[in-house]
Amino acid sequence: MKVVRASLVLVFAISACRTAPITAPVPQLGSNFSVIPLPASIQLDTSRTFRVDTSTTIYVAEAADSSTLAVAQYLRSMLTPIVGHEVRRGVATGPMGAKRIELSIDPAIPNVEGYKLDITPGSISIVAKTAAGLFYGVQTMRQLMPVSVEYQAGVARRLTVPAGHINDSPRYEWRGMQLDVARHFLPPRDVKKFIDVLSLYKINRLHLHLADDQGWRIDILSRPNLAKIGGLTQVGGGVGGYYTQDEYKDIVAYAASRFMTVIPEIDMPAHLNAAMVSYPELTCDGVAPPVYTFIGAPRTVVLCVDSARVYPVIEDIVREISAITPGAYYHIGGDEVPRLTRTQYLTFIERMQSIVNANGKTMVGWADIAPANLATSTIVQHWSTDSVQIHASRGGKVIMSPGPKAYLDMKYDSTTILGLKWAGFITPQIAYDWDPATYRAGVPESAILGVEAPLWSETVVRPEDFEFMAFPRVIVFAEVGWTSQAQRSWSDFSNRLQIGRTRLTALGVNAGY
Ligand code: TNX
Repeated sequence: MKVVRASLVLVFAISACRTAPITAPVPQLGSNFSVIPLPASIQLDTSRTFRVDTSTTIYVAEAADSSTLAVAQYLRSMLTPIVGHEVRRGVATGPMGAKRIELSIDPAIPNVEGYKLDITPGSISIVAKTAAGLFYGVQTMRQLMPVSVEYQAGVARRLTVPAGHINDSPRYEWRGMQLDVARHFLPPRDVKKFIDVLSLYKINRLHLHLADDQGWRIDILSRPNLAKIGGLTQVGGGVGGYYTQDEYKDIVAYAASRFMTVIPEIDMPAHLNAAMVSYPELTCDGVAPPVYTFIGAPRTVVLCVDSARVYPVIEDIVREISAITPGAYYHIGGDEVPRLTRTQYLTFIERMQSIVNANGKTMVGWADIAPANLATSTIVQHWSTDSVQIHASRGGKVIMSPGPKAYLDMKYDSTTILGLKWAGFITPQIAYDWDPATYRAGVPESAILGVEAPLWSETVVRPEDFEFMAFPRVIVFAEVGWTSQAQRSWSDFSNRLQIGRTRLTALGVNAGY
């Protein structure tokens, strides 16, 4: 019997002392298995397997709620057509020898996204506190199956799962990716493909950068020119595009079905040229600035923050977007504002905080906003030479997206044709080898809500370009956000990534490195 063990007693040591030096033994899953992100505790017995066959039935409790049932149906569609039965409610019954997969809720599981996965040759059990945990248990089980599970049309697939016990929960509650759909538009079907693939790696936040100098990407019904005029442009002079509110709602709902929260961002008071082209009253002289389709920022015109006439427009934008966004967050941007005085800038940010809060949302902003008088509930996103530690010192929460580690638009190395390089080249190893809790002085583990990898799109044009820059580095980030620091090691991860690449290929992802 071949037993592969991993990270046995690490869990206790890790939660007691998260920033301890990495002295713990590095977990190994054996050469044939790749789970990313690495679970907190995993033991496999590869000599015994559960094999999905036509007798396999998926069970949920009699009283299971709709989201538990939805996870069971998601699993069933993954195993179709081998599993022909509908999901059943109630206690597993049926003929001896029939295989069962049970999904159940147990409030005693400590973490809202945690789960336990037990696999024997006759049954698989996933137990979690919430449906999100069940969904993540399903993703772990999926990664323990052969890559053929990804080929829906493969009728004769032989789907096996090694026996084992997995007990898992994430390090951080915010594990995000940002898509800049403003510099180059990404159509809804491609956003959904991202959602599908990211959720396989337990990423749970999708931050959509919906407006910038070069384009406006969401219809605002009370201010139609934003999309009708601002949506016509993008970097390089292409045709742009925008999401109707129905398309946006559909993306948000699709993300929710994968336990992913969408965070809309309308960047202000800079990065707003497309809006000022659409509504010239947003500028101080009331004259529309020229359309801007270059990389970088236009140098001349800025939002007229001291004028009362700009606020009804801003309030309409925040109100409409908040109304179609069920998630708790609204991102105001707030970065790179050289042409306002400090007082003008800070006053604007504080005013935005009131508007966002009045619409029932938690404000998120790039860490340039940290010196403003912010509520502790406001979330600040670190990216560069900002003053993020000010917010941490007030008890506020921080998302870590440091440019030299997290920026998916940076070139991998000097041979990468796409991408920028202001924050340096970022190989997957560079993206992996850091600890969010020690990266910035004054930002301890207790202040960190999580991590997010942004994909700015000045140089990425086609959907396959977006994938080329995102994968595999966003999967690296999935592990940075989920797996405890003491369990992480590049050599172990790179082995798992090598195996895991075949799954990306099966999913039709154009990985770039
Ligand atoms: C900085 S990160 C920006 C973006 C650019 C990006 C390019 C941030 C808050 N602002 O506007 O797209 O660099 O890497």
